Amino acid sequence: MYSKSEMLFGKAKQVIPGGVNSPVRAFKSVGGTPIFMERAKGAYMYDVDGNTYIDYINSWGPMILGHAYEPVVKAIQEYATYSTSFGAPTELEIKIAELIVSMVPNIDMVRMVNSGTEACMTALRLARGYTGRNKFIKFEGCYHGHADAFLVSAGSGVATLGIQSVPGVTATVAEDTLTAPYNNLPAVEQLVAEQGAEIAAIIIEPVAGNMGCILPQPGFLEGLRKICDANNILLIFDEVMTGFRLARGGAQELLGIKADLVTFGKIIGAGMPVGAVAGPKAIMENLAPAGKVYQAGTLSGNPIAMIAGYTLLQTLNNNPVIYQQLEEKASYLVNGLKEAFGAAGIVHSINHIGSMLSAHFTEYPIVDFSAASAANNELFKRFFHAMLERGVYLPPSAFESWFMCNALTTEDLDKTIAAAKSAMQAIK
Ligand code: KE4
Repeated sequence: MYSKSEMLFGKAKQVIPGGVNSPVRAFKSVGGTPIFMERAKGAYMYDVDGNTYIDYINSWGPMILGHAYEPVVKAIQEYATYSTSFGAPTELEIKIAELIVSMVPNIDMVRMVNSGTEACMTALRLARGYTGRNKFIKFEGCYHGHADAFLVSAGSGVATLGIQSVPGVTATVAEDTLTAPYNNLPAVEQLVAEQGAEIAAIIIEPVAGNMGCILPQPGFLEGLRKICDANNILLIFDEVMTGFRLARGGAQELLGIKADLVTFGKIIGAGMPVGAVAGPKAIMENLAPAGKVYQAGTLSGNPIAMIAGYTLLQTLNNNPVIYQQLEEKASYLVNGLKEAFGAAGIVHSINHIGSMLSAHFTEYPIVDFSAASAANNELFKRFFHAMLERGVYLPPSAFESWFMCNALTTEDLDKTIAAAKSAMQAIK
């Protein structure tokens, strides 16, 4: 007897490559059939077979207050009646830009786009146009969307699928992409010593979320800041994941490091397709039509996406206690997971900051992509399915971060910890 998810996946693969519209959803690295969801509310998702899951993906980040957050739903319903797109400027775009500028340090201006990929792609082009340089540095295991230049040593789905070099990304594009291991300052110093005059930018996830959750080691980001200042290189913080999640002002606020450009996605659209690039006027005014660095989008600043994002960001801005509540819930869960793994005698390394975390089955600290790759990801695969069977939906890859939403209750966390205890006893 096939489940409805299995039946739907069979049908999906006839008309959609791999049966999904984004590879990480396909359960490729954990095996099995992706679960087709029907609806979600708060911390719970409900699949097409009537199963309920406690959700630790939050749509890969946007659902920080839980699914179908009432004020966002109501705002979308209202604004849809005014038209779903004008292709002309609206006052709403000014309001959300002003709100973001008030929340995020070191920025004067915001350009809205339609995804995190577009935001990072635009930030790189802007850095190149501003500096007149072509090369840039990214870090192994970091993921900045699927624009060609970023698909070198990328994390997330590229790592999950074990794709070494992506067909279609030309050698000429790749040769301007320099890479270094995350948390390895000497490697960056070496690249800059050799090629600094040609390097436009260093782009980084200030807290990495695409190889599991990996924190910057003390001094790492500060070191990058110094290298950029000394070599006229722009420091780009890719905050598509961390923006508005780690703090109102994201990682710049939480970690106290100034970036030259910041990219956003996910939370900024409350689940609607939105990305953004932000920075100081002196750099941002190089973007067309103020400057010559061309970037555009038919649906950029779309009123439905803007009102959804604006409503969510307003709630976060007006209730900063949410971040403390999320941190407390994540700490409670991490302690419970450590107990569960310890009781089963399973070596583990759990990384956690704010409402982002990831569990790795190794005794070594997970400080970069090679450490995340060397962990017992076979065991993660079994753990993932054992948790799914117990009604807990984790990211279907060891190279992803878990996300907490503020709709999670202590009861949900206790259920998750109990599921982990039972899962570990079953699979160890
Ligand atoms: P999108 O183009 O998928 O909106 O954003 C790309 C992106 C850029 N930067 C960071 C730090 C990101 O995490 C992402 C996208 N994250 C993945 C999850 N790890 C999206 C999930 C997916 O690919 O379906």
